[in-house]
Amino acid sequence: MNRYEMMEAVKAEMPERRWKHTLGVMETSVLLAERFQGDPVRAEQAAILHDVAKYWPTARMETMIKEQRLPEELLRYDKELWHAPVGAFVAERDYGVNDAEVLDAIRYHTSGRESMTLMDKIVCLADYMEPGRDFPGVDHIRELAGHSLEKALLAGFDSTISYLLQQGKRIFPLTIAARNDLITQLR
Ligand code: DGI
Ligand code: FE
Ligand code: FE
Ligand code: FE
Repeated sequence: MNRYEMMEAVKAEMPERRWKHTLGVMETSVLLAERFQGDPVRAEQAAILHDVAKYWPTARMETMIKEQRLPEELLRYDKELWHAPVGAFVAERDYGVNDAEVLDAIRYHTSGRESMTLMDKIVCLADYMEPGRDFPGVDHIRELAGHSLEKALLAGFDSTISYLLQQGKRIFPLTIAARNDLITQLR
């Protein structure tokens, strides 16, 4: 599947506003890859597909997690996390992506993980700061992203973790691991 076909197929999976978000993540991923010596072409491919499963019904994601042996631990955490590993599976099976780094960037774009690759960081940060995003602190994240991928991403995870604490929600362990690891990387 070429880039255009992939974009058309993903666009058909989501409402207009989510497709706009996807275009924003694509543009920002390319920009960050250029700024931090990443691979803009592959980062963009991960961005195109990152939210491909975002609008799947919960039950469909749950079935796929069980049947495809994706980490079942996820089922004990917020449903918002599920579309990332399901998206990686779909990207491989239905879109023919076989680039392990692209698949991992999709898989970990929501939770993060310890030892995030450059591509993981680019896509996860682009998801936080694409031009359509508007949440308290997003401009600070954009400022930090002018010079440090790690500082900006840390601010992103801090904001998500604060939100989850405020909402009394569980925090997925990989997010804690990602944040701790970024602090270590910044020392
Ligand atoms: O899919 P998007 O809306 O573009 O963004 P995303 O994939 O980063 O999903 C973010 C949502 O996931 C956000 O509303 C917070 C929620 N979430 C729930 N539990 C966790 C979590 N995010 C992280 N990083 N860690 C969690 O444990
Ligand atoms: Fe997402
Ligand atoms: Fe994210
Ligand atoms: Fe997204």
